[in-house]
Amino acid sequence: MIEGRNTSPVIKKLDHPVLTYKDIPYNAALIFNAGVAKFNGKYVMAFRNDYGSVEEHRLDGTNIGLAYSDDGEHWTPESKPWFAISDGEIIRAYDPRISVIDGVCYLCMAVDTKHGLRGCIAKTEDFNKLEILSMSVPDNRNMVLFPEKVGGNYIRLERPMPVYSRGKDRFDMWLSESPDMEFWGRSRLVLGVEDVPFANDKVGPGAPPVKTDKGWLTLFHAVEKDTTRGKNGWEPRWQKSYYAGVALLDLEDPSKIIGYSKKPLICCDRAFEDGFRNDVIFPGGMILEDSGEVKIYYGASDTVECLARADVNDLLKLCLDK
Ligand code: BMA
Repeated sequence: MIEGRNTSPVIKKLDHPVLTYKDIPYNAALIFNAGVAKFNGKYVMAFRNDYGSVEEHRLDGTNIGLAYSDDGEHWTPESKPWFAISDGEIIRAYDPRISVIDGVCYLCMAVDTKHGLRGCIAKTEDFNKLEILSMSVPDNRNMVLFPEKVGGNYIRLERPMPVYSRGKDRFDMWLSESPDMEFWGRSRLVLGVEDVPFANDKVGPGAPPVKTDKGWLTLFHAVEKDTTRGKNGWEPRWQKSYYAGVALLDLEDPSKIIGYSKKPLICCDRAFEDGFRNDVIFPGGMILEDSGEVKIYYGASDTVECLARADVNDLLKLCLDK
């Protein structure tokens, strides 16, 4: 918990995670940063599993698991992991996000390779077979796809990582367009880290945007670094805090921000949210229900997957209030 950084009163958190390693019927240690969608009448979650041993504070590898739910709150994981990508060049894939476009599911993932970190877009029609459609040049990650084409093109938000030119972590949220999910261009800046009062390190996409009549509502992650912080979680030194922020983008040109909340939307402030790291909230899924309820799925401290709820009108108001 970071002093002065509070979860917005419009957010109603469940008082426990929705998925932890204890729920998983195979080797699992850290279950977090999941993507969630409504697909074929069910909720589906693709989650990151860093497996190893929680007791021994040991991590051995990463795979992606699947869980299903009828209500978005109670989840049943599959009996074995869905996939792990690794070959001579690719080390691992992680942090999946799901977008359903025209009845087809698309996954965006971060992929660590021997030659840098690449943003991957893949397609699945059945959560079995996965077809890779594109891989960015390094370093780029945290991609999310809009649920429909805008102006005739597919749209993604992303967070390239220009370390060399900016001297230190200074990462911003960008947008690119594609006619076919393979060729991406017309890239432009959406939100600079310097414009977010609760970030001094990086801002980037969180959950794929949802459409409202006021604009595209989207969650972003914001990172604040404090070099005076010491040991937190398993690591000898963890200096960053991650928050979820909320923004509203123009329906016709989503690179334009209509408004965003100048305060964090979700901060780490519950005991069950701590673990491997502390003070990390990473939103990866957002579902807008017909009732106006918004379900927000977030990884907490790279350890567990959690659920919070809000009313869509409250989120819009946070973005539109000056
Ligand atoms: C980032 C990624 C995320 C993670 C976050 C906080 O660099 O590794 O997967 O959630 O750090 O630890």
